[in-house]
Amino acid sequence: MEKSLKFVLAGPVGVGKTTAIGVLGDAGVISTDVPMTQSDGGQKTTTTVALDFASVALDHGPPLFIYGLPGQDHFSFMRPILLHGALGVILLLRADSPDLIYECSRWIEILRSIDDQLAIVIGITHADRNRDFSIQHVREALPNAARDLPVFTFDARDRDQVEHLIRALLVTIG
Ligand SMILES: Nc1nc2c(ncn2[C@@H]2O[C@H](COP(=O)(O)OP(=O)(O)OP(=O)(O)O)[C@@H](O)[C@H]2O)c(=O)[nH]1
Ligand SMILES: [Mg+2]
Repeated sequence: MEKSLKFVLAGPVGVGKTTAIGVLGDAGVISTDVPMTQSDGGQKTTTTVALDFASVALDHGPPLFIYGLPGQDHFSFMRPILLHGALGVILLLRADSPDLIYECSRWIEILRSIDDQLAIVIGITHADRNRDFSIQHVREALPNAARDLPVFTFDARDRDQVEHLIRALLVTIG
């Protein structure tokens, strides 16, 4: 049986997983967002409790199935379910988070503990919110487990930039 082209967006709360899947899915998106019990202090008012999903065709190719994980640890039981059979992951992190490097290590560990064969590309959002942000500094500070992974900045609200990340992941898989 042909393996489906399944990819997953992972990462902490508020990095832009649901946003990225929302801009990709013109053919319809499944979202399970509910109002947040506690605001994150920004514009975000909802959080994912189960999954996001969109099917997207890039360059008239076969449909790619893109799933988004909930960021909250409370819903960690969804991680192995959604990662099952996935070819690769985009790990989203926020440029304006003081915990960027810590979250990177934590999420690489989570992902590798579920599937150590996953292709991973790191996509950093919210670079516009951190004037001091330097992708070079981030690359240098990455934990050993992430040293060889491709790192990009992108805006999850911009479809072209989200597609670029997916293409980068496809290249990584080969
Ligand atoms: N300024 C800025 N805002 C962004 C960028 N990328 C995404 N956002 C915003 O950041 C927020 C991200 O929210 P979500 O997409 O719900 O985040 P999530 O990763 O799905 O979070 P959980 O489902 O709670 O884990 C939204 O308000 C987006 O509009 C960016 O690059 N810059
Ligand atoms: Mg979400």
